[in-house]
Amino acid sequence: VATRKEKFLSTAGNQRICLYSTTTSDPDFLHESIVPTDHFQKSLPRLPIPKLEDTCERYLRSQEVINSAEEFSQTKAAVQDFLSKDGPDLHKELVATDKQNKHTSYVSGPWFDMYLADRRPVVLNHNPFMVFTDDPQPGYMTQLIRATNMVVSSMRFMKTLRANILEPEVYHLDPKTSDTLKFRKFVRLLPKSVSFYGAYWYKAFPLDMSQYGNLFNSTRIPRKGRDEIFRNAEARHLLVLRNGHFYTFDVIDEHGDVVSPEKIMANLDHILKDNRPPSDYPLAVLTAEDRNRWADIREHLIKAGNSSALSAIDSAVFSLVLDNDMPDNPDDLSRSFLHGNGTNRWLDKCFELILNKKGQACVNFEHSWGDGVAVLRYMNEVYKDSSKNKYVHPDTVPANVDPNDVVHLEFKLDSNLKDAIREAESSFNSRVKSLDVAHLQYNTFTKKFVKEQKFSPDSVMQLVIQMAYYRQYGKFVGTYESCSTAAFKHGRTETVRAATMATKKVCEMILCNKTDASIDEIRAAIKECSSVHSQLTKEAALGQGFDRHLLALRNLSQEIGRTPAIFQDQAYAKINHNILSTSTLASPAVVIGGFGPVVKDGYGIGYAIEDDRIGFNITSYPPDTNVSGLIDCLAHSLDDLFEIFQGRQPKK
Ligand code: BUJ
Repeated sequence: VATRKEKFLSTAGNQRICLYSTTTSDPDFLHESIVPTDHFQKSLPRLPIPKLEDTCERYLRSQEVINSAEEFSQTKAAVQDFLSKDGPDLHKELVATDKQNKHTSYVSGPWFDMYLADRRPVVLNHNPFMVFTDDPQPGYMTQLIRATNMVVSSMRFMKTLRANILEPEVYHLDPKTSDTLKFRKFVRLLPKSVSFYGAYWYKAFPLDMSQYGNLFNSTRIPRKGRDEIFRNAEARHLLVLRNGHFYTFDVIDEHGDVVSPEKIMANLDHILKDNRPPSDYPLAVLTAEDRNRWADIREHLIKAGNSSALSAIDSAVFSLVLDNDMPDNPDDLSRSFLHGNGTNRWLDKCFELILNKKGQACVNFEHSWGDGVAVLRYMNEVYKDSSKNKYVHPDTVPANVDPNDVVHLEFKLDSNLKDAIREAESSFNSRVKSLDVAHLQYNTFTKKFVKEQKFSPDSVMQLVIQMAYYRQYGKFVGTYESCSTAAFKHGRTETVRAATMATKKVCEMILCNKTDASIDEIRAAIKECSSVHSQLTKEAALGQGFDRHLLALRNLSQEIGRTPAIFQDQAYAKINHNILSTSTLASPAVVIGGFGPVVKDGYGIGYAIEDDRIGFNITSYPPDTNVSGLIDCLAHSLDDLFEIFQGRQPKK
């Protein structure tokens, strides 16, 4: 009997030739990039350590807007003290250590520590979610069909990545010139040690792909004090959660091929039809615990004889969650995908692909191993593949299930473990009950309109956030906008400090009765916001922010038991108390996403500005915050800007 691969080869011919790939000779691959996945990795530039003086200057500029004149003069003195005493030595040491660690970046270690040493639960505090756009063909939106197609696409992605033929991730500044076959043919001839420079010559910036190694087969393991990341790339099974039960089955066969879609479908169908009642002791909720507590319980689980079941979870390619939820509005959808009811998520897993009863799908990911760029690439490819190349259809007959194929993981739970699960459930329930979620979809103007006005769309969104918060609270606060530094070897993220003296000026012009600025003056001030913000974003993306540098210097100072005044100053704590924690993304594969607030009195703000809509998806903890109030203020501020852009004074 011909294997699936042989059948493919005899019938497929050249059907999968695409512009940038050679003929795909294997049905298990998404494509066969002519430039190897790791082609640029070796020659990626190293993340620069900014000059100490630049960091101090940028730090002061961001502090000015959130502090009173008196506080600010204290901060200036602390910075001056740092520059003349501890700063230069600490900086010198940081540079020297960095020179000895050319394989990585100076932020990589501190950033892993930031995540892995945090003892707070990962749910609400770290794991974000991003929801796939619905499949364009409604007939394919059933839980079973979509889950099967997405699992097949995921495995094709994994195999393409591991075969080193996944197109390398490149940021094209001038796509017309560099997103071309000519570019690819040119760069692939360059030796790996210099390939980056060839791309750079075309104004194309290859991105770091080191995180992709942990995208599959990995998990975060709770340990006392600091967790660790575990990976076993040999494992071939998928973990499936349903009703708090755990199942596994192989999705890669013994030859290394993707298991047939009909068989994957049959196994999922078997799990969906399993009529045992929801688990009485849903162990998964332990992953939502405080990390030290979870570390203790995990030790206990192992002693009680559960080590092989835990290994099956830890090593699985990823976790597929089949939920019973049927959310009928975006806020319920967000709640379901951000935290669910706690019993059906293994939040430590590299990522969870969650599908609800309506066939809506999302990725909820553990954040320590990687950032949005890698996860978004996975989502883009899976969305593209699963909505274009269907592997199972509404009329597909699932293959016969071999009863031994699907393993239901059994756990031995003593009374201590049962108590621990009950406690974890109740603390999870009270934490998620304290969270509020609200969204805004705004259509009066969109990205095109902002571009026509010659403003930067992201800068306008950040200005709107500042205006809304100022309208609500009459002050300016620590604001964090996430910016990728994946253009550098082992880069992670840098912070754009989006509250600036320029945004303050516009907020006061529009929202204080004190000023009576003309439309032209307001427009000029908004223009200034746009250019200041665009400059900050550019600097952050080039590793020229101040946050990561100061973090590294502070860590070093702690190691030697000193705390320079700059880190004792109230303003340092204030700017790191990110009341407005923001992040954005743009992709046709993603319709909504979100994350929790990072402080008790703050907001977690996911936002997007697209060709057909502006959207905000926000979380916060009442009563210290008021999310629906912020949503109203955002809508009001967008209306104000619309008036101004049309040359009219905003309505008071
Ligand atoms: O900055 C970092 O190092 C990582 C950040 C951390 N934080 C979330 C706290 C800022 N992580 C990310 O930025 C990843 C977040 C991924 C989710 C992004 C959600 C964007 C949602 C856009 C859609 C909103 C549209 C709503 C329409 C009603």
